[in-house]
Amino acid sequence: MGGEWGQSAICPESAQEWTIQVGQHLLDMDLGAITKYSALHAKPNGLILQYGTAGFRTKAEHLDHVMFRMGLLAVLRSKQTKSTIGVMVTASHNPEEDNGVKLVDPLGEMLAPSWEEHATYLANAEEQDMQRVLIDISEKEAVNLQQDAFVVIGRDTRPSSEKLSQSVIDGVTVLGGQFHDYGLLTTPQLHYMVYCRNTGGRYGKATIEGYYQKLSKAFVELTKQASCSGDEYRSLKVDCANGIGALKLREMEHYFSQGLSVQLFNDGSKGKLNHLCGADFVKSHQKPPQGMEIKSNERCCSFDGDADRIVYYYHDADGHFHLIDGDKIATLISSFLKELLVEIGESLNIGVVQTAYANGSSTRYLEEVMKVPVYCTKTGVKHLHHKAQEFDIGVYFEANGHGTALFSTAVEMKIKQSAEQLEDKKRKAAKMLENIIDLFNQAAGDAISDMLVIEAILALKGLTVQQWDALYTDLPNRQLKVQVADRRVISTTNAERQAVTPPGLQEAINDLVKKYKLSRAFVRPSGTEDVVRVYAEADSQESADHLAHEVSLAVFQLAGGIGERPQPGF
Ligand code: 16G
Ligand code: MG
Repeated sequence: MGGEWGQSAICPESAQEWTIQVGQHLLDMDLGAITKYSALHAKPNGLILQYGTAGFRTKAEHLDHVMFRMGLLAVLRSKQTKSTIGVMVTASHNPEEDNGVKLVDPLGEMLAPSWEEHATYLANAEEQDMQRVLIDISEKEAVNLQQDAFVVIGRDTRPSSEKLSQSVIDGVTVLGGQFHDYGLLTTPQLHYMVYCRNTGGRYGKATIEGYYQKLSKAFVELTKQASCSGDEYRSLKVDCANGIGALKLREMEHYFSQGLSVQLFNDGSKGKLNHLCGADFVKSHQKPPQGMEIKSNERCCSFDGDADRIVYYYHDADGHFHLIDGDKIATLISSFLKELLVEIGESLNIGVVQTAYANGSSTRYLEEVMKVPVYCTKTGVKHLHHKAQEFDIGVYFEANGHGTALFSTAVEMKIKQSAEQLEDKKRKAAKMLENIIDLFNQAAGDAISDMLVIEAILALKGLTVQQWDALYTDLPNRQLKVQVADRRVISTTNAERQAVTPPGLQEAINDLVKKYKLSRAFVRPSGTEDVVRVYAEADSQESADHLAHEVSLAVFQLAGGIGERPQPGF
């Protein structure tokens, strides 16, 4: 690969001119190859896409060029960071016809913001500008093109994913990158692989077997201690959204079957991906998925299409549906971690990170009953993840079920030591914490890992799903969408809890909120759909519904609503 790449201070107008300036044969060949291969993955005319909170996402048939180009970009990012970079082909909870792609940074985290901009720039470049854009990015980021590059690739079960991941591989290869194609993986499994590879195996083995073994060993160790729970045979119904989670859970289940028996539904054998099932469906419709029969008080959970989200639920004896969302998961986990720390006698700083969507009751419970500090960030995993890294132990969850817990290296070491040095009860608690640390996927929120953590905690504490649910009662809430001409007219501050523009909107919301008890409302432009989202909560469902409707009207009037005015009633 031409090492002189990126050394030219001025970016010449044409590739030919540039080749003459920096001179050489190899370059000719590489540029020729990029042009040739790029033409095989041509960008549809006029298509503009943006790397959003979850990477690129749209109809699968529009994504071939994006995949090829993200292969190229992953090579540049790998050369710059001198690390393995991940590329995941998935559109998570979107319909089966869609697809998407996101890049995974060296420690398994989301791509750095400046590179999200490069991704958008590269994805939207016209064919003839491709070389120049690549040079531009390399120069801006001081990429040493002689550096080796390594990219790992994973994909979900969508019919379009295999071909699209081949396009990523084409992009990687044409820029001289090495790659490993993991084939079918959940999104968090790919994050795990990247993290393992860049930490010299200290985090775990970068194989699917390594993932299964690490998590299952920790889980079985934990549940062995749970004999006191009285629940001899623990079982759980899992709705896999007809996605990759089914495949991977089926592969994994015999590793942990000593501690838990899982019954899989919507396993992809007949239904359509994410159709009337999965975590997103259950959370947004507040009802159980199709294709799963639920007896009263049975513990159930749903994954989303790429298995990075999880929610729990059950039917009570009267047939009422109860959803246990990310907020209650965070509460269960942080309470348990705090109890273990007290038992061990360690005063580590533990923090819970939420977004504005967290139910007010969860925040109150954590702060006032659990005495755990709670922080609020903007929506999107990367914001929560970064905030959680500031603590010795940071637990983060979005209400929609995206989340995990992070432990600082110092904490991990301390706990390992305690597990060896302390005596009796303290030692037992330290051992438990050591296993819990291993059971979390610290690279990304992971439905499989979170499920096992939750199951272990319930077993250890002898809690039923109803007892867990009863920790606090969610405040009634309502979410609505409003169509506006340009959702960018809404800007927010204070972790999206207050609107800065358009003028007068926040004042209007404040006045409306005052009319109801225990009420709260906010609006924000969606990062994934062309709509403005409205959230309201209050002391009764009726009040929450009214408030949400009134706030929608304020958005419609003050932020350029289009189409029909928001109507009351749901
Ligand atoms: C993306 C985010 C998710 C967030 C959602 C909000 C990641 C991996 N995913 O799916 O965390 O809750 O967007 O969507 O960050 P919205 O902006 O349309 O409300
Ligand atoms: Mg997902």
